[in-house]
Amino acid sequence: MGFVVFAAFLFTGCPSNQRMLDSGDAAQKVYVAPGEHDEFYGFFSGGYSGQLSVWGLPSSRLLKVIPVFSQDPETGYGYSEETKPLFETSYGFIPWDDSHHPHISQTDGDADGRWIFINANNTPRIARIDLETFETKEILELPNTGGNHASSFVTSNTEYVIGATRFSIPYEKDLDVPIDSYSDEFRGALTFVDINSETGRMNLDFQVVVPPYNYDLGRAGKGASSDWVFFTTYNTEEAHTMLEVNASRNDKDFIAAINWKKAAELVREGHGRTMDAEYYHNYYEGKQGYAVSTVGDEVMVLDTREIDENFIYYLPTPKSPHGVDIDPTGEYIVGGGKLATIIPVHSFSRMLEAIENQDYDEVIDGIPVLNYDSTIIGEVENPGLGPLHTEFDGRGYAYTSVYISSEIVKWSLETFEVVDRIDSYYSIGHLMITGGDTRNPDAQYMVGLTKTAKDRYLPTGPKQNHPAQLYDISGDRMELLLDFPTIGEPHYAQAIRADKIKDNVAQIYEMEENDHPDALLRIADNRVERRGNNVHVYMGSTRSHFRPDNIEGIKLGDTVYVHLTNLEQEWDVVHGIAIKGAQNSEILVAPGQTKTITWTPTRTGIYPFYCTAFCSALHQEMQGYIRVSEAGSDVELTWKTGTN
Ligand code: K7E
Ligand code: CUA
Repeated sequence: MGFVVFAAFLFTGCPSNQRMLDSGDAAQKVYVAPGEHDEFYGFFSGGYSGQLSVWGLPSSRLLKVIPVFSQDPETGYGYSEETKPLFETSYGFIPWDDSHHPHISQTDGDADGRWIFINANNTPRIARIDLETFETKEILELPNTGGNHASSFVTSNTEYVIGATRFSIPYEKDLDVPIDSYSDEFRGALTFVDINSETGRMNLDFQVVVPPYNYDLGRAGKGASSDWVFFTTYNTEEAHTMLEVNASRNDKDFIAAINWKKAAELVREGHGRTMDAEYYHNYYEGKQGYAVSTVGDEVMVLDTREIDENFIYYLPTPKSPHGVDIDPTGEYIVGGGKLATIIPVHSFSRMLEAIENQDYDEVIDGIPVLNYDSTIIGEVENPGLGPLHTEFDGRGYAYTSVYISSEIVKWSLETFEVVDRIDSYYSIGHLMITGGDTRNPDAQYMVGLTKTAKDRYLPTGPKQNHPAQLYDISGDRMELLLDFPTIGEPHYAQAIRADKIKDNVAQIYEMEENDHPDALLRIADNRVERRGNNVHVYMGSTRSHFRPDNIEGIKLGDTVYVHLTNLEQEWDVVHGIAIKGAQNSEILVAPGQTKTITWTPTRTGIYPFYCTAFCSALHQEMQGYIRVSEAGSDVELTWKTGTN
């Protein structure tokens, strides 16, 4: 029946009770005068682009795209020698992924603007982006995980970032078994990555082995529930084929509630065991330099079947829930049963009581299933068709995105009644409230992240960019302000008050702090060194020349490493380099930064190179030549600039 309704909306578009402010008022509300700054930074996941985009809100101006899980030829990310190690995994070099859920680091349950984490859904990973430089600094692979979707949410003081397996898989590494041994051989894994509070460095602390369901989304508790994390499950049917039908049979699946403090204690007290695993952990050791790839070979696991003490409970939740969201007080645990006719709301304090009273329906693999009526505190009626995700305004209201009926419903956390609804354009996935998923939302604006643009803008072919809608939620009723196209497919997004970040943003890389082993610290030290068949060019750039700019003595069979240091110390003065015929991207080098690109010439000749960024009035003069000779030639290795 869901399909019939869905099809009807697909073909008819959506109901057209478009409510927006008088367009003059709406324009006023999103207007940020030239030279003025937005109030909020918005960080939108890129979905299948693998990246993270940064927007100013409310103007909805695109500020930047931060490359994370996908190569980016614009900057050289994933092509430069410094960044290539970030993509190493136990499956080799993976230059792409699917990023869904950015989450800003927190202190006391509020976003602190130090780092932002984001998951890779396909080859399971978590990345950390430093919000001083807006660069990806670290990527950690998760073992025993098939699809790290329920990630990368942080606990209230960024003690942990969580991950989980969306597709259960055999737990031992590379286990080759029949797919229909699913119920016996496959397991789920919930992952707890602890964060160094000084450096942000991630460490795979432990995993919890759980029954082979699909662990879809997660959230950390807040306030009273801040020692807990929550994951939705679907496919409690344990289907491994035609999930569309086979995983939609049960009326209820579960929200898994895990006391992470207790779990961590159990690990410290020796209740876990280590098992073999292979996973990569890639990060920068210093401020600059080459990212290093390290390989972990074991992981600590807590298996609920082997441990008597309870630290995880299942909350029955209708029906194939997608999102699980925790209100700012930490009391309400809201499921997004995408096939459910209501929005179920569990109470954290009732959950604790039910645990206290051992109010269990059954126990699955050592995990008590709490009684639904004991934990539920409200069911929101008439939420629309296909509720997915909920955010909160901190003023007593929740906002749930509803996919099939393509709308946002606002409901009361007191009466559990819908108080307002507004259309989305079209088929909304996540929504995001400014300052959301914290204890103190700055609930001025809401962004709906939708799946199809259809007729909303000038058409751009059969595949169009995914839209977002900006709403004003400061009043009683939601008002549509703006409708704009995004990058990739944003799933979740977060927004933080700009003043929590902007004063800490670096304007340059300080040359004195340049710890890159191949940096050119003084322009006079520019040189070319041959080491066997590898030729290293130590090059510097300042307006408006490269040193050196004439290089001879490269031979076929050589690999050339160009280490370019941008010696500028002025904000936003960027140089880039591109070499004719190089099997690679350009590199863009920020002031004070060193980056390295490799090139293996395949033909003799003269190769021009040039600066790719329009850096000065004489930018077009910023160029040079490299001469490539036969392998056996006796052309000497020389380099120069001007008369030197
Ligand atoms: Cu609903 Cu990946 Cu969070 Cu898409 S997910 S919408
Ligand atoms: Cu340097 Cu253009």
